[in-house]
Amino acid sequence: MIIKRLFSSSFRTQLMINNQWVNSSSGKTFKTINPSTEEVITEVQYGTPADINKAVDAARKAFDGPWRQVTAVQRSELLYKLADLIEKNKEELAQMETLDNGKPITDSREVDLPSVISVYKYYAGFTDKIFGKTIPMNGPFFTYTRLEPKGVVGQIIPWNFPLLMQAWKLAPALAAGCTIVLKPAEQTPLTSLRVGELIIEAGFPPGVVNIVPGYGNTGASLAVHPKVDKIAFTGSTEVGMEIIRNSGIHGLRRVSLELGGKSPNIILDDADLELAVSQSHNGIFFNQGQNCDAGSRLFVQEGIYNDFISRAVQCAKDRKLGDPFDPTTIQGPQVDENQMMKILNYIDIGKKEGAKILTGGKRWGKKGYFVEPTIFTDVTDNMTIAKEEIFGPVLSVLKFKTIDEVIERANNSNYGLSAGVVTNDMEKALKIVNGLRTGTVCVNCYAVTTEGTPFGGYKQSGVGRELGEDGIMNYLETKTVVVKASTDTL
Ligand code: TXE
Repeated sequence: MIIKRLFSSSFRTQLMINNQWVNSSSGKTFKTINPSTEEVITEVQYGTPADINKAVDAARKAFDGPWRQVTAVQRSELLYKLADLIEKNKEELAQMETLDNGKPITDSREVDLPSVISVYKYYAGFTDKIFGKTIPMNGPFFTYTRLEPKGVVGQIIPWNFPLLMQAWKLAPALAAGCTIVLKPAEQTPLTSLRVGELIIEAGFPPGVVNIVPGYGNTGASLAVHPKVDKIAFTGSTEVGMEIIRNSGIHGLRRVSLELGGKSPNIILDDADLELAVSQSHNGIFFNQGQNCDAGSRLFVQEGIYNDFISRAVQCAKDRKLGDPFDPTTIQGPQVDENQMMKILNYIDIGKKEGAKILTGGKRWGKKGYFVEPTIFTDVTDNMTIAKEEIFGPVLSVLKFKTIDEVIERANNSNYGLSAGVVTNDMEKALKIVNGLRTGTVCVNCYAVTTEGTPFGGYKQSGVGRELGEDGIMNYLETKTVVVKASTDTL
């Protein structure tokens, strides 16, 4: 079935600064590619350090001026209006996301867009519930705390969930009362810019949200800008580390980071086999495996191992790859050629280091950046494919005997983002939950994240938490106020 494309005319391709659409100061553009056809969709203006400067100045002015006068209730109304406009335009946004990123249209429609709308609505409800405390103190003092917006925030987002990552960043920052300069990923700038149009239409004052597309150097100039109070970044651990190093050199700005993972998913002998197969299949292959919390290290207990493997392999073989605009497609292309080559290279390394491929292992088709769903067995803990983030449809299966052993091996990683356990024995599940050093653990499900649940990592998976109350705290500073009062008043 061919679906009618809603955006046959033009895309927004300029920078959004101070609610104006402008060209890059250098006149340079970059191409954004359709990953399923390898064709150029359009060219987008390439933000320079000078453009970042202008955007930060606009954000600063808005923060110090009109935005501070906007009440909490008005901020809420603006966020609800934005959520409603996204809802109104959701089919167009879903199609644009599929075009630019390659994710299946059914995922864009049924997963990404509803989650995006929920995140904006959730934080719309938070603006007037940002409470300080009153604090008892010795002496004649009335003491309380105020939670104040951090100021101008630089936000740098990746390409795996372009609209959703934009929502995770913009919604809590706007609810807190910050102003923003956001840099979308170079692979997927189109939906961010379309949401920019909706932000203007919703009535956000000029300078509150600025969007500057570009490559890593555009992001780097934002991350070191002296007038930026806080940086929120989602992407590779390598760049996250550079951002945190730079924060120390350039005035100790606040930093929150959501980085990579190599998450353990643990199947116990007593697990419901059907649940274990579908939980682990979706845990790795959803979104073409391009998930920071993908269950990429699958630990299977020896008693269930053989039955599990044959079903898991069949399930991977049945996965339907193809045109992401076909509503029956389950797996689309990887986002770009670099990511596809990175994945194929890891598959090669896995083979060379002695792991065994039971299914997949190759590029799929000749056009588009598709990779077959791939399952490796005979993987050992010290192999590269058991340690490094592949960020693609590649599952490494490891066998284990005891609970204590699997907790130790699961924790033996530089990462600590997410984890899963499948079992019918809650005692065992809780022992594993408490033993794992990861930001999330899901029992009998995997990677279930909603707007209210804190998300982030231990160790090299990041700093801080997004979503829920923790997510808004990222954008607030605590001010303590001590008022001297007479003893009579207290
Ligand atoms: O990431 P980058 P890439 C992991 C995943 C993937 C790998 C590389 O393993 O294969 O990272 O992906 C901007 N200063 N994740 O190359 O480079 C960049 O323009 C400031 C996990 O895409 O980190 C983009 O907007 N910004 C992840 C964003 O950072 C810089 C999602 C991410 O790009 C910059 C994506 C710099 N020096 C990749 N260099 C997750 N946690 O979900 C680049 N950028």
